Amino acid sequence: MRTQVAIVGAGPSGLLLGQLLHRAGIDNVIVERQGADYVLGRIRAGILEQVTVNLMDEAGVGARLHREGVVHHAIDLAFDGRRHPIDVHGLTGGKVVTAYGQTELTHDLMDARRDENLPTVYEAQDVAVSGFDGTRPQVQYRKDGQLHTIDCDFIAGCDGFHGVCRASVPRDAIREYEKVYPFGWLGLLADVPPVSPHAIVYANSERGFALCSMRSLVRSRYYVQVPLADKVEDWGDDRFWDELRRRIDPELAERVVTGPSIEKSIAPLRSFVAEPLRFGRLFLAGDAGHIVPPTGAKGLNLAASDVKYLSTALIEHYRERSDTGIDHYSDRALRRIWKAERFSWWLTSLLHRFPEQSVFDQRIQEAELDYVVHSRAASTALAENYVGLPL
Ligand code: RFL
Ligand code: PHB
Repeated sequence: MRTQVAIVGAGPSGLLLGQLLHRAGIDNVIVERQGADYVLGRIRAGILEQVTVNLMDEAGVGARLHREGVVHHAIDLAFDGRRHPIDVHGLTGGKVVTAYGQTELTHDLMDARRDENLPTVYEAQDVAVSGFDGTRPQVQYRKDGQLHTIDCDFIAGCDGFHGVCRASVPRDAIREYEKVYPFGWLGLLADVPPVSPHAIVYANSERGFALCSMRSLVRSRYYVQVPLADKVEDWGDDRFWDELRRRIDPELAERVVTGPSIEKSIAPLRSFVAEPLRFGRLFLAGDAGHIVPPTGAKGLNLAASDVKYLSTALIEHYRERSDTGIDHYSDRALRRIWKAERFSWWLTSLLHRFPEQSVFDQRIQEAELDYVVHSRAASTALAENYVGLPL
C-alpha cells in the first residue's frame, strides 16, 4: 500500500490529523494497535479550549460538539471551607472552555472517517516504523497473520506515551525531560447531575485534592487525589463519594448527587517532554511527544495544537512546495508545550498535598491560593492559561 502520510495511532491526535489532511486533499492511512471500541472505552479528558473547538470545526466535525458541549465561563478554586470563583470569561476578554468528553470527540472523528471511507487499520499487530531518516519511510504491521507494508512520504507518530514511534528514534537523537508526582488521581464517572454544572471545581483540602467535573447535565466526572499504592479495588463507590464530600466545602458537599459508578480508574501524574518532535520524515504529536498531569486540563488540547501546527506544515509542503512549516514544526509546537507544562505543573503544585510537604511549604501554598483569588493579575494569569494560550 502507498499513501502520502501514514499515521500511527487512532486517538484524538491521529484522527484529527487524518481529518484535516483529508480535507486538504492529502491521502492518509491510520494504523491503530487496538480495536475502535477499546479506543472509545478510555475515559480521559473532558475540557476543550477554544483552539480545540475551532479545530473540530475546521475538520468539519464540530456540529454535535456545539449542540451538546457545555460552555463554562468560570472555574472555582475551593479551599478553607469555601469556593472562590475565577471569572475566566471576564478575565480573558470573553474566552471560555467547553465540557465535552474525549470519548465523544473521538466518536465524532471516527464517524466522519468511516463516512468518508478513509482507510483505518484497527487491531494492527507489531507496528514498526523505519526509513524516516531517508526518503522512503515505511510503516509495517501484522494483521490476520499477514505482514503489511505502507510506503509513504511522512510518518505521523500519534501513538501516545507508550507508542512505537518515539521508541524507534535513535537514543542519541532525542532528549527526554520528566517529572513524576508522588500521587495519582482516582476518577469516577456516574450518570448523576453534576454538583457544579457551570464551573469546574478544583479543591485543595487537608485530605488532598478533589475535582468536580462533568460530561453533560446528566453525567458527572469526579476525581480525588490518592496515594500511588492505592488500587481501584480499595475504593468502593461509597468510600469514593464520602471522600469527595469531605474534600469540598460543606455547602457543595450537601448538593452532591451520588449514584453507581460507570467507570473508575486511577491515573498516575507525570510531566514529560521529548525534544525534538521531528526526526527526518517522522513527526511526534500529542502524548507521543509529551505528557502533562491532568490538573490543567491540557493533555488533549496540546494534542490538538500539535496537530494544527503539523497539518499546516504538511499542507504547505504539498500545496506550496515549501518545507518552512515542517522545519519549524518542532520549535513552534515545543514553545506552546512548555508553557502548558509549566501551567500544569504550577496548578498541580498549588492544589495537591505532597507527602514530603513541610509546614513551611504548606503556608506558602496557602499564601499563593490567597494571592491567586484576590489579585486580579494572578487570577488573569490563571485564566489566560486555562482557556489556552494563542496558537
Ligand atoms: P492517545 O489518546 O494515547 O492515543 C494514542 C493511540 O495510539 C495507539 N497506539 C498504537 N497504535 C499503533 N501502534 C502502536 N505501537 C501503538 N501504541 C499505541 C493507542 O492504542 C491509542 O489509541 O494519544 P493522543 O491521540 O495524543 O491524545 C492525547 C490524549 O489522549 C491525552 O493527552 C489526554 O487524554 C490526557 N489525559 C487527560 N487530559 C486532560 O486534558 N484531562 C484529563 O482528565 C485527562 N485524563 C489523560 C487522562 C490521560 C490518561 N492516560 C494517558 C493514561 C487520564 C488517563 C488515564
Ligand atoms: C475531566 O472532566 O475529566 C477533567 C476536567 C478538568 C481537569 C481534568 C479532567 O483539569
